[in-house]
Amino acid sequence: MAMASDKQANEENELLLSLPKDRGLGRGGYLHLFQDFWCPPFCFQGVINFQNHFLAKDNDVFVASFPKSGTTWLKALTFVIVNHQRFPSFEHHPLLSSNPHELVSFPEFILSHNLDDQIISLSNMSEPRLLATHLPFPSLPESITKSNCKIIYICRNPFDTFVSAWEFFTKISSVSSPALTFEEAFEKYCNGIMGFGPWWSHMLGYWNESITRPNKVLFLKYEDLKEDAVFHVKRMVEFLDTPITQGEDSTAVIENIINLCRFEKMKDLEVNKSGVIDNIVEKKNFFRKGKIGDWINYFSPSMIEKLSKIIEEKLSGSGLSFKLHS
Ligand code: PAP
Repeated sequence: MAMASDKQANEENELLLSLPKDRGLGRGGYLHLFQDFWCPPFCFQGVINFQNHFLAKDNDVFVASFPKSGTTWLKALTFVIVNHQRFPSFEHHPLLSSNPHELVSFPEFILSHNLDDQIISLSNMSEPRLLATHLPFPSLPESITKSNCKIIYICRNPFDTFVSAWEFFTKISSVSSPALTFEEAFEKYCNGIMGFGPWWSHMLGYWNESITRPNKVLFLKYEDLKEDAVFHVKRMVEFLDTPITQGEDSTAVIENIINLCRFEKMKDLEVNKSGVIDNIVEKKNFFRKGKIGDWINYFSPSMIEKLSKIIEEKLSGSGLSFKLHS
């Protein structure tokens, strides 16, 4: 039986209270340092349940990301690819009537409540199952890292990621948890303090794994996808080994996939203009500008210098680098 006993729940609560904490950008105010990452308390229980109870299947597909790096876009693209046989029509596609976050769940969020029911619905999902996670690689459930399931990771240049996060979290702040100023939030970000951060260890964890196990982890960059979507979506299709053509021209299918998931198209859909996700986040907040280089409108010269130095220091020798302008 998966249900956590009261004793377990109390122990987990005590563990949470014993962890170092700091004010994060997001809702709920504080983040707790757990397994070397800053865990938002609203999903702490969900993270533990995910690690302890999730059983990966070899044909599962995971999309993984640090928040505000292109998760919504990657969920949409991967959903269309993985489900092309089920939903071959681009005119009547589920993405036209559902937000990508409604189609692809985060187990660490949904397993926070009703554990037994959620475990059953996860195991009954049609296969291949497509799920998402913001967890850093070392904190993934063992069954994911050890099975043959595949992971597609997306990252984004740390400048735009920060601006996107600040804009997003400012919009969902509340009276009990007012937003940090841009400068305060920037200091936190430079110290790695943002939900699921530090951002550098998050990206390096998946980056290194994608080099060691290229058949397990496909590493994508938001900027690359923006600049040559056809090439990178083809890489996704090949990586997932999903048949997307039945006598059709594969480039035409790939162009249709890209078009369906285009920023302007998704932002304009009625389903993404109103309504909320998880009872708190307005769907429209997942679609802001969708550009490379918007950070230039926010950063002072000293901030540019500081973040550039951190990027150089943290990523040096890894081979990972970013394009900062379109
Ligand atoms: P999440 O991790 O909370 O799900 P995520 O989707 O990673 O958020 O990040 C949102 C960013 O992706 C926004 O960037 P911006 O603030 O710089 O504008 C959002 O606009 C962008 N985005 C959402 N959908 C798309 C898309 N289809 N194509 C390109 N960018 C997108």
